[in-house]
Amino acid sequence: MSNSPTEYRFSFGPWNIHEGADPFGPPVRESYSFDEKVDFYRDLGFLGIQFHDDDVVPDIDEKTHAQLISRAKSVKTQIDNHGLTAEVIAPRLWESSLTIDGAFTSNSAKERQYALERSKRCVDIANVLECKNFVLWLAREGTYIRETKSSSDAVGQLLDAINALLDYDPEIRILIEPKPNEPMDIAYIPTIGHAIGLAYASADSDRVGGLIESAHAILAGLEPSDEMGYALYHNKLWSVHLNDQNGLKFDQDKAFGSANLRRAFNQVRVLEENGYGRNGEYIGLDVKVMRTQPRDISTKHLLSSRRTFLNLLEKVRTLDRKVEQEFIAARDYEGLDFYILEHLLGK
Ligand code: 3MF
Ligand code: MG
Repeated sequence: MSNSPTEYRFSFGPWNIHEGADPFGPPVRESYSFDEKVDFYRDLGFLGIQFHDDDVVPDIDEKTHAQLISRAKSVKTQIDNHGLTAEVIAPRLWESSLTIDGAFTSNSAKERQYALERSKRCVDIANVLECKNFVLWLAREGTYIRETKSSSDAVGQLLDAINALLDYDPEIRILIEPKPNEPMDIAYIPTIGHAIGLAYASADSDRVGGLIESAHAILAGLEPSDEMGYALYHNKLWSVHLNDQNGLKFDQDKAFGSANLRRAFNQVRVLEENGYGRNGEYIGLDVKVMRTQPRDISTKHLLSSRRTFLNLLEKVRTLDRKVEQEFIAARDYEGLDFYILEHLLGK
């Protein structure tokens, strides 16, 4: 590994600029169009786009294959013209009337078939965008009540789908994004350990890895930096969705570091210390803007999350390693704790 510092590249998804609707209230800001959002990226300091299949091809289920390819080609030209890259693409498997009971784990064979076909179309779009990273956030793969499905069969169904996608395209890599709940009561793949278990059980384990979102790990009651360390050890951390979460409640997607700066510091630390980014991995964000924010300043959460990452990176890089090691050698972890706090506070 070269000694020169990693130059991190950042990505976000178009859904991160949104209209402020929540389960109890309607949108509060006019939408920005897809074209307007693409225009924002570079000015905000971002080079990568996290796509869903229907960001690229709206009304995807109504489109012929030729229409799908033609629309994907025009988006490829558009992002090339902006000097942007498609970091990842994910099939949006949670909005269709055919995925109400789950996608790959629906109790209906016809609906499972739909999920697979839709995912293959997403792979076709990925190829046009020259994107090898296919994200599976398994949104509805779980249950509201346990008795509706077999949790053991569900693992087999997920593996069958993953294997079918690996077989469909010899180059695509699958990044499983675990989340323990929401929209389901309980999800089948709640942590990165579950995702990596599926990866090793798949037909081509080198092409199945993970994407860790800070808030998802926190919702599972876990420490995001340790989740990242687990995946990094296995060479399976292929993307991240950095954000923050204030305790166990709905998925908040707060600005990175805004609820717990020390926890954010440790995420930057584990990424930096393990060479994340050196194989082209992006620092992805998945952050929601507050509902209160006026439309013309509704991208500040992206700016601030990126800046917080870079500020914390400086903190990681300027930590006095000798001092740190002395505290560790003396088993003076109280001393180390306070040293870190003062360092973060700029003392
Ligand atoms: C939900 C999420 C998703 C995924 C995205 C990836 C809508 O909590 O994090 O965001 O990140 O779908 O494809
Ligand atoms: Mg996410």
